[in-house]
Amino acid sequence: MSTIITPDYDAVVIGAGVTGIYQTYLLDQNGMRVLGVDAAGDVGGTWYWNRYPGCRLDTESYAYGYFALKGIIPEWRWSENFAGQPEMLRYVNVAADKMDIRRFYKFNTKVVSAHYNDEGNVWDIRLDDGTDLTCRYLISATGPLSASSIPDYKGLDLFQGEAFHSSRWPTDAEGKPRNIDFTGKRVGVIGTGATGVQIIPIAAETAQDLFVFQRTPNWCTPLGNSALSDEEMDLIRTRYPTILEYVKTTPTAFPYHRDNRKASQVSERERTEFFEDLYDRPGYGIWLSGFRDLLLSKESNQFLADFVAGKIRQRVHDPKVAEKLIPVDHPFGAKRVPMETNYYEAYNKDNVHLVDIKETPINEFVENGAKIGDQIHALDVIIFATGFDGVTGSLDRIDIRGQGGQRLIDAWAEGPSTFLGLQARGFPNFFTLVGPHNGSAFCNVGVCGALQAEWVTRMLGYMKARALTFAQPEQAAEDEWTNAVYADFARTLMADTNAWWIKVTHRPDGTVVRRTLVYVGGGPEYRKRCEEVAYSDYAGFELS
Ligand code: NA7
Repeated sequence: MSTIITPDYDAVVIGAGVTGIYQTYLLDQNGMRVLGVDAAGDVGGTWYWNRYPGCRLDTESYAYGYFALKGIIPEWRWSENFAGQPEMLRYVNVAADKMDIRRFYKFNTKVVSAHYNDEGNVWDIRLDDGTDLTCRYLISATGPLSASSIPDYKGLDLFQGEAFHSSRWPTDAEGKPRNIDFTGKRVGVIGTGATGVQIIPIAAETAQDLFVFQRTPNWCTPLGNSALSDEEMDLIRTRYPTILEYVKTTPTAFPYHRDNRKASQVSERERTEFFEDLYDRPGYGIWLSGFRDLLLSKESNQFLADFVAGKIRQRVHDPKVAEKLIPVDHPFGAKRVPMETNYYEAYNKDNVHLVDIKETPINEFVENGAKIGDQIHALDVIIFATGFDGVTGSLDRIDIRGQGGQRLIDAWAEGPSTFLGLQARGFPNFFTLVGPHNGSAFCNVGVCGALQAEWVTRMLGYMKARALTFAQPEQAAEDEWTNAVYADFARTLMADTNAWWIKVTHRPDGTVVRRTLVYVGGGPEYRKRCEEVAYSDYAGFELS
């Protein structure tokens, strides 16, 4: 670099979700000139976009949120153990008000391109409203599940009813989600991941006919939601500091620790009693506080899978339907376990029809529905609960180019390569919050994203104090981190199961490469490593 340019902004933060607005707030508090950009009309990120009926948190509400903003939201009271989307969006809005964050943001605006300018050591940013600007630091907080994907079905444009992705619920003229009354309608839901599993029981209540188009069943377990009383909420508020300290010690920042035993170390009776207890407890306990070898040993996993399969058979009256709802292709917990409320009971209703589209795929859509084999399923509404291009999908949709014009999408063609999941060599001053290979994407984002934003703020403060303006990982540090992330993941039972956190690349020679997009080493280990780096003057980063 030879020409010193004073950029328009010190930092551009992409995203106004829970992590992005906090990052923007922290940078401003540290005297930096920040611009935030978001495609949405307001703050909220995932809670802004996902407005489908049944959408709710699957983390305990009290364990999610801005712990770090001590005193900023003292009056906030959660109404339920697992808050619904409207309450979550209100929460983020209250936080945004308290941080007075909107003044930094351009909403309804997308970053089209971000090119690193080698000469000036700045990022040249182009927005879709035509604005060009420069910044020194580019920080993405685009969320691991924001780039929605609708499969490329033949004939979809011919369909005369309403068809939309679950995260793009139709809105009214004021931009508010429309209440779609399913009464008397034939509704199709494609996809049975966490989203489909939340929508299906609600749609089943009123739809004339609900067709669930299932490609792969998931292991789903009860959410066990309940209202939080004033007394409970009072207690929670006095315990916030302890709750934060506790969740920081757990691998995914959920309030659960794994049981220290292996499944094979206990008798069958003890195992069953333990599973019964976990199944009846609210939340993710069955996945995250089960036996410690659940995701490492096939035998241990099979014990729990058999137990949950038994529950599905008990809850679904038609044995043929029950068998179709039991996964056979992946271990319990190798994909994110959808937390359900009356999901299995929905299949006992006469108006709910399970259609196995692995057995007989959807051929095409026609004017009045979906054609499966020779049969047309007449539909008025199609909800694509087909998920997202996970973790890197939102970055792939921006033309990001680093040193020498190198495109990020090419550099990561077969999977990300990063140091701490925060930076990639060749893309100086670009930080990815809750991004690939960092300890936040496979985590309770409400907590982990905030901790990460604090860490990045500290690093930028360190650089500012020393008049440093350039940061990128050393090659050796990046290689070591990336190899360790891949090796950690390969040891788990998750390695062989496709989920949104796996990138699958088909090479021209016919070989297939499968790489994790997430770090599974656990939050405490991740933050320990980040602290070591910070305390050793950011060893592993090239700073100048
Ligand atoms: P997920 O968990 O990725 O689920 C997507 C679902 O859509 C899953 O059942 C997929 O089946 C199905 N899918 C995807 N593409 C197709 C096509 N082409 N045809 C039929 N079915 C398809 O996304 P969610 O939105 O449910 O949940 C995302 C996260 O949100 C979740 O992990 C929580 O953290 C919150 P497949 O299994 O690929 O056969």
